[in-house]
Amino acid sequence: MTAKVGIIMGSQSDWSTMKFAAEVLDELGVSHEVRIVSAHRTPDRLWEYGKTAIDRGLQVIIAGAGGAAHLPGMMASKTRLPVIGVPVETRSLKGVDSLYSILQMPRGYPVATMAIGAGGAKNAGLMAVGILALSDPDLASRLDDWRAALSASIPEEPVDD
Ligand code: RP5
Repeated sequence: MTAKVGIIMGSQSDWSTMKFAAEVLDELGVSHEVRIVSAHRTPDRLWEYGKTAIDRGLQVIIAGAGGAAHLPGMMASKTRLPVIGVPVETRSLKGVDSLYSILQMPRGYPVATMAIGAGGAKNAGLMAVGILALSDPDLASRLDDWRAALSASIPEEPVDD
């Protein structure tokens, strides 16, 4: 099946965070591919990925990176597909470096920036689903059900730990 969502990340070490995006896409039945593409270590791969993304059928790209996290922004400069950025948590600066690197894009090249870490990765997956659901009623219905199930799972009162 042609992948609709491309999940890319700067390093193997990002996968433990970015897998949460892949998991929620699996849960909601959205085809996706996962690749390591680094802005600094594999710039030619980044260029090629961005250049061919639309022709290969991708509709949304989720890009996660840590530290000097240029991957999402560089990808946004190479394709008009919506790019969702995930700041990966770093040991030295807790991911604030990643967040600012991804968030502060110059006008004209937006990246939809999520929260730092696993929660951001999961929300990136859900954001991609929301975009695709605009033109896919079956997916929209699955997303509605998913959201209703989440609401139903939240208790009305807290209990002691
Ligand atoms: C970034 O540098 C990657 O996105 C990763 O978050 C960070 C560290 O990479 P490794 O040194 O673990 O490969 O490019």
